[in-house]
Amino acid sequence: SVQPTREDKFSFGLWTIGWQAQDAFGSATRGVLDPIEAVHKLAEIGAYGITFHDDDLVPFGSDAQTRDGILAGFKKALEETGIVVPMVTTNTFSHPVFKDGAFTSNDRSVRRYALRKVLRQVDLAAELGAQTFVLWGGREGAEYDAAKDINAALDRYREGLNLVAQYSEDKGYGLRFAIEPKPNEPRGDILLPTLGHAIAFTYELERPELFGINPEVGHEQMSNLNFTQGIAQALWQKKLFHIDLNGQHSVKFDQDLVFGHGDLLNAFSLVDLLENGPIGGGPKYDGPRHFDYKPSRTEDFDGVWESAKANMRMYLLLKERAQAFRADPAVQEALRASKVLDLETPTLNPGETYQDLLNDKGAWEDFDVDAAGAQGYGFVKLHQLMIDHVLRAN
Ligand code: 3MF
Ligand code: MG
Ligand code: MG
Ligand code: MG
Repeated sequence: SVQPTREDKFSFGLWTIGWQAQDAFGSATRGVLDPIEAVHKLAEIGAYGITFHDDDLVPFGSDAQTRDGILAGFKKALEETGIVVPMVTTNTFSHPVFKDGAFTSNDRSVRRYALRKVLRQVDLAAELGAQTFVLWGGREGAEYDAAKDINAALDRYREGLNLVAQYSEDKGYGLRFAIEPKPNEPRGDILLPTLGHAIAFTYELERPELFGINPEVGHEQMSNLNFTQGIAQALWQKKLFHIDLNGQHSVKFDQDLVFGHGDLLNAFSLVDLLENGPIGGGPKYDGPRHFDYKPSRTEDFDGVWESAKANMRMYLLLKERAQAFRADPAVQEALRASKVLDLETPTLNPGETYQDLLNDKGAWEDFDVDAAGAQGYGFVKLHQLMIDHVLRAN
């Protein structure tokens, strides 16, 4: 069914539905969305979770009393609706203090302040029962090569993340941390620009197993990368801790369209991978299906909720199509004909050594390279079958 339920694990950032649509060239086109109303509305449309930056919920600079009051109201709304908070994150990019970064600002006092801001949100994450803590280093970067010593910046990034994880472990919070990569915007260039950079970085940390990634569809596509293939590698490396679903039309500003409203075919293969796992079997994702999109500036509040629903509808439509694709005997046959399933077979026989391989005349001396070079793989037929399923043409 394309009717969302809690079991679908759909979650939304408070900053998505709550975006007032101010951009670099124009002011807000919508009013403030009350977080309590957001929780109720999300429950009504079939979501199970809400996520937020510290400042999305409690305005920057609020005093303790105001903060307590807001949190109490928010918790009450969660209890009333059953909406959960699977992930939280920190805003270390909006206030001017972070204009040259947070953990990697050239100013040491800013770095220390940023650490305090993140630790405070780590406490709140634990209090609300979140499992994942996302870190998007939106301002960790530069516009000018001479302005940032990248070697030192990566040292400071590592120092900061190690400290945050140490704090969480000492407190017994059991949080997992997910780094969100993005190539640029708002900085000219951002550190850890792609999911590959971010995964590699996690292995330089003291507790690599506590660190994974939160890749966003549009962020990888801004670098013209294939999101589904990146997700497949993240799953393979057991680093897919969380995901930001949205839509993007290739290399341009971060569009944050509704999921599937950008590269539809890549969205199909993504849902197929998330829901059905790798075609030959392998690790699957079981975390939240989290939408990080922006209701377009042209929309009023009705349009906000229509677009929120559209995200879930796109996901469930693609899930249905992916199930039909996998179950189709014609697809199974095409997969066999294309040798897609043969890739599961190890290249060496069990126990075979390189000496055995060197002795195997069939692998070299007697191998018919011309015949192997002349074979057709039938990938286009397979791809067309996939598109037929996306378009319900079979
Ligand atoms: C920016 C983003 C961020 C992150 C957020 C939490 C403002 O392009 O995608 O949203 O998703 O900081 O992960
Ligand atoms: Mg985006
Ligand atoms: Mg984004
Ligand atoms: Mg995001």
